[in-house]
Amino acid sequence: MSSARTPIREIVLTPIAFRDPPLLNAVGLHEPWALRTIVEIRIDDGLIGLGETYGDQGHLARLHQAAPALVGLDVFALNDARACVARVLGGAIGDDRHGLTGQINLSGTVDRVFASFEVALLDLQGQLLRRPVSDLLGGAVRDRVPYSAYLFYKWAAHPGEAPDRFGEALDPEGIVEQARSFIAAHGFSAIKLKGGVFPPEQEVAAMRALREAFPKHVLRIDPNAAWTVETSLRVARELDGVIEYLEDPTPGIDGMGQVATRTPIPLATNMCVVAYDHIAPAVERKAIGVLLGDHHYWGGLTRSRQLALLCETFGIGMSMHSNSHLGISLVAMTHLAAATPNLGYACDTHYPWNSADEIVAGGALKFVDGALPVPTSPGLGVTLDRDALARAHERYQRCGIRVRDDTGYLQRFRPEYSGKLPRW
Ligand code: GKR
Ligand code: MG
Repeated sequence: MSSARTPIREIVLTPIAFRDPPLLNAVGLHEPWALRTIVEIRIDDGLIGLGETYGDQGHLARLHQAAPALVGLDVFALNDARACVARVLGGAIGDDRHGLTGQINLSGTVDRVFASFEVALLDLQGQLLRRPVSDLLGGAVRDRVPYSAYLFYKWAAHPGEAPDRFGEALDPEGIVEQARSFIAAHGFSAIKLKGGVFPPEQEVAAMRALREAFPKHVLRIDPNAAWTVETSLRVARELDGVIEYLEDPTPGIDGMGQVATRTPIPLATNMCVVAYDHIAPAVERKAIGVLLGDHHYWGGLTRSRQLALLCETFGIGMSMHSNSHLGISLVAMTHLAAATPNLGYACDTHYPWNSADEIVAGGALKFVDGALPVPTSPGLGVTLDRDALARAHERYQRCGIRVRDDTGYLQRFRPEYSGKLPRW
């Protein structure tokens, strides 16, 4: 049997910037612009595969290092592509963490770079086969993927700018108000609060206020390792019966294990288990009940499916992590979630905070009753709005930001701020 190869002819990388509101987290404040890189992989007959990945300069430099080596490879040769990325990176470990996603190691560095291309290759494979990407991942087991309302404490405006359309949220009332507007606009039935910003009592009060205002919604809180083991156990006692899982209350697999074995609430993570080498120690210490997967750093969509199988094997539930992102990432997440039978929770997404600067044709993607319909057209199911992409690239060139630095940005306004974890 013979099969025709479909070689990669060209890879184009376009760094972009889009507006990000002043969202607070355990290590600082979101800067006015979030960065991403748009990946385009072209083949001879004019088809283009799309991917979206981090825009920090270290990652962008690694993408530029790997891209030329991938040219000429068959678009179906994902194993060769990963081996090629590993070879080209040559054992150098990435230094950037793209937000609060834990310590990077070597396989994690390769996975982050490979994932950026893998999504675009799957988009091409789907277009060539005339099948949606979810079919390449084993087939969709759901036709809509539920997402959660991802709430943040936030300032009314970036200093020196006019207030944004989301308003201020610095206390329980502000958080409930934010939840109301997100739920009214998008229909979400799960709510996640990004914590680790105020002392834990204040954040417990916000969770209680959410419970009262939304008695039927499932709730979660994620302080990004801002609490000690003792504080985590105290909060877990106070929120028992209120939250479905507690995300990264404390740093490290050991600390998480000490909390997890003393509370009935499942602990979730996107910080202490972020690469395949972390799974064995986490299982051994019974540190986590839920893993928040993220194809951007778990090596793409196909390896994320393998991760889901590992989680199933060890009785770990699956949810999905997010960072500031646009629509190509959102559809990739949606195909993966659709084809992951053991994904049992509404996925995280920052999308409503960022979607006004969308670069896919047709503008912002729409949630229907809190869920995104799974695209059924070939590949990922989205194309680029070239003018919007050009504008987003111009913003990247002008914005002056090259590395995400939440701590440094907050320190400009509060020089005494340290971003130290755990803090309480
Ligand atoms: O955007 O501030 C943020 C989040 O804190 C993000 O960086 C985290 O990686 O959303 C993420 C999380 O669940 O920890
Ligand atoms: Mg998290």
